[in-house]
Amino acid sequence: MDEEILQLLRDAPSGFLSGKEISRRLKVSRTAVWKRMEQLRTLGYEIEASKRSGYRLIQSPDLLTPFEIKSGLTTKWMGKKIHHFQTVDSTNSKAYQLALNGAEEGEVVLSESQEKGRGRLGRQWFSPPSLNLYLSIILRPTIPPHQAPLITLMAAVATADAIRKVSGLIPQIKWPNDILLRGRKLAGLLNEIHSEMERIHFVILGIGVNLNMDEKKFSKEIRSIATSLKIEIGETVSRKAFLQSLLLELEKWHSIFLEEGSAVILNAWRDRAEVKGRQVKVTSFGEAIVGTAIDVDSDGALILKTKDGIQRRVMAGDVEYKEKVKS
Ligand code: BT5
Repeated sequence: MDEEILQLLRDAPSGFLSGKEISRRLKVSRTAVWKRMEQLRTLGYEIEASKRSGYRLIQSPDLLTPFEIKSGLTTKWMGKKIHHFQTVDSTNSKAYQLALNGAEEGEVVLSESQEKGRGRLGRQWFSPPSLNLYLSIILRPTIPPHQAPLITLMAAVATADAIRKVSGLIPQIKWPNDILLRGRKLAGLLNEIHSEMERIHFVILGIGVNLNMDEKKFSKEIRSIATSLKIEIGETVSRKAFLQSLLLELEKWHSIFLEEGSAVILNAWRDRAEVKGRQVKVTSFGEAIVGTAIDVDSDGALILKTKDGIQRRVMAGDVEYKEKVKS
């Protein structure tokens, strides 16, 4: 009923709707309407009540409920179904289960916090409640499994563009899955794939973005390497607006990838990563490789030239820049 009340208030031409009219439309008593208004206020909705004109919605809180996100979401299919949780172990694990049970492409799992937010290789993603975004999207792309890493690059481009559109700042992508501002990690991506040799069943696209976290809220271990959009722009960011922009960018880049092919994605990624010519140390499966980054190849692997002139192709690993990162 709360959503119906909010919808009625949003649709009211003059902004105001009388308690009598609401109770008539919802077929409940006026006392029940009044009680729901009180409840909505406790959730953070600012609702004006005037004896003469009735109720008016002045402001909605920055909640990530499906109802709030859908109002103003302009995507065609991404995020049309949202599973919202107060807490989960990991949104990726939740989405994986849903996908195994037949959830459709574009369904999104969102959580206010994660108890076991995951990074790559068993690492953790710090996920305190109500400040940031932790989401996982179910994709069912018709591409061969060896191209799955390109989904990470595509999603990195989309995430970087959403950050630029919302904040005006230009983030940098760090191969393979980090988004940086001033050299600090603002967002991380974790893609998990369920496939056979020839066919992808689904990809879970996991994205964590630090939006409204203050420096002191970060755990000690990551305080000096991480940042949030609020730290960078000095003001609170609407999580809802950011999420809507992120879903729109993801839908756009996803269709570019499928319709125009990987070359467009790779070029967009190169523009936002500026990796070419960088001195890097890459740790891959326990081996440290130092060299000059040359490019990413058509499967998303990083190509390096070591100091003895040998070209190496790295499929997975962690990159450390040997020179200072540009701000
Ligand atoms: C990642 O791994 O960067 C992937 C992070 C993906 C998180 C999302 S949240 C929604 C979805 N559900 C999940 O369970 N996960 C995804 P990796 O490249 O391995 O980086 C992990 C490292 O980043 C950690 O070891 C820390 O050093 C650092 N880190 C952890 N939490 C962070 C945070 N909130 N902000 C910035 N850096 C963080």
